[in-house]
Amino acid sequence: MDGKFLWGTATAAHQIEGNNVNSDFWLAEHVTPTLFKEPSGDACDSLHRYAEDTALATSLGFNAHRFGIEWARIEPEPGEFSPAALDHYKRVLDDCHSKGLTPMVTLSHWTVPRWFAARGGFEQADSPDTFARFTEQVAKHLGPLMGAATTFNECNIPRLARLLFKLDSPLAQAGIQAMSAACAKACGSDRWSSVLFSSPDKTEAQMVAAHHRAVEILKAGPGSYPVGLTISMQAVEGIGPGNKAAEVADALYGPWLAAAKPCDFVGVQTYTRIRVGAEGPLSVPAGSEMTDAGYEFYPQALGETVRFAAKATGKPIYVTENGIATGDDTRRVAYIDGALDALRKARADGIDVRGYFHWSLLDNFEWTAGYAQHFGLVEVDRTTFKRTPKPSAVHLGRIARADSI
Ligand code: IFM
Repeated sequence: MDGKFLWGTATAAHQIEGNNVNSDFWLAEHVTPTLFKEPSGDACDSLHRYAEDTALATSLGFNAHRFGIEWARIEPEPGEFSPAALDHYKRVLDDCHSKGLTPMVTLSHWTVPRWFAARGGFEQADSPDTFARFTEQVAKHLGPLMGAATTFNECNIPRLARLLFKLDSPLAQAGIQAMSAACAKACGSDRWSSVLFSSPDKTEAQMVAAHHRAVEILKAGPGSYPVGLTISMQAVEGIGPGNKAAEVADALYGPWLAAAKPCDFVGVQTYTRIRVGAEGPLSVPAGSEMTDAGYEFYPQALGETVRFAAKATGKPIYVTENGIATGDDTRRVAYIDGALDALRKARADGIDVRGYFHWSLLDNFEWTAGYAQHFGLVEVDRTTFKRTPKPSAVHLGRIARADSI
């Protein structure tokens, strides 16, 4: 990367490619009972239409593109790698370069191969070796074309999901147990572990080890590009005397901020804020505007999180995700403006922020919520897959083209 500020959008393989049939999520979407409102199906068919997506990104004014590669396609069976799948991602990378987009690649965005989940996922002691074996193949085949790479997307999601999605409630836990048991049974296994639904007490130590191995492997080449990790980081605001903001922030981010030590940068992914009083997290202030994801509309959170991450790690920061679920595109425009204002102020105060990737390019598969939540700058027809940019896409593209940061 040549010092230019990166302007782009962020995407994830499972959420846009379609028919990711060998992944753990695909199975979880289809068992009974499931927590998923609907299956991912064809998603945005980006497996075949990636060049349309990148053409859109370029024409809108972006100079970078964040996307994920899918482990379940690259290693369909343990130790059996698919040169065709690796070649596919090579083509995506070539395509980005040919369109002037710096590609930032996510190695693992929540989904894992079905066989890996059925062996116990990152709960298994040898899972860092398995992840390292996958990373070696990726580094060897794709390294020379990478613009930047990150290991885990929102590595801390098992911690945050407990708070944001209330995944530790007895009801949610019962749902997770039942869905996981059905997945295990479908695979003839006695276990099942998906990253998003896992308990950090059981998976985090192995994920941290896997991350460190992956950074080492990617940094060894071929190719030379910055390597980071991305953290789901909501602004944690202390309210009133004796508030527990520092403890909550440490519990949500601490171990992963420490794991950023060997990285070249930290990816910050912000959607809202969490207010914390003396008893712990507080509910959203009465009368607040809420997004369709159930978060408080609070775009200025981004200024707080980049400052926090930079101070805690001393690393350069990329905003690798930031966005809003809404059916009212004027609120997306307002959100973008609020977030970028906060980012400009942070940069003016000396915070080393080197890029902004908006979540997301397309309206896509929002995990258990299915297709009901619209995070995209671009609308996607669910039958024809026709892409139609919204006014917010033109708005952000104009800012990107003007490099107004
Ligand atoms: O869609 C997700 C993405 O996969 C990870 N970060 C948050 C987004 C919006 O919920």
